[in-house]
Amino acid sequence: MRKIWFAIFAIALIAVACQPAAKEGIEARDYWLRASAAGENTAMYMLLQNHGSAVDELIGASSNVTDAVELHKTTMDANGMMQMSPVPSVVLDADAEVHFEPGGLHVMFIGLKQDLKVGDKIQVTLHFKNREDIVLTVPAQEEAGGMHMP
Ligand SMILES: [Cu+2]
Repeated sequence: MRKIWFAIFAIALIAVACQPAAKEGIEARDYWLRASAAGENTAMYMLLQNHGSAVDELIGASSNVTDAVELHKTTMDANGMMQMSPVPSVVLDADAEVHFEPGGLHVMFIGLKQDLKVGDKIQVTLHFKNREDIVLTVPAQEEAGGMHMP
């Protein structure tokens, strides 16, 4: 009987140990940036998921392909014109996800020091208010449909 209880306890322990470990903190997924040329600007898109129980904030990003990386949001004005403006940070609510996508939030790379061709991969570091940086290897892609929306 003791062996059985021990086995049940061990299984329960494994279950507890495995689940939270896989889903904790902030996860970046589906990240890519638009292929572009040296001297141009480009934008990076991704999905940020906060698996944690505390609010955090994306406060910036950096990369060696440019000295200027900004967080931007594209909005439509009263005349239906798209315009983008910098945002100081992006709040990541507890247990929620934030989409960075064309026509909305994006990470703006200003004045590329090098060409970014389809298939190139660059390192991007995301900076957060409450947690350590996340370093991503981000592929350059061509946008589906050839749209060039910021
Ligand atoms: Cu922008």
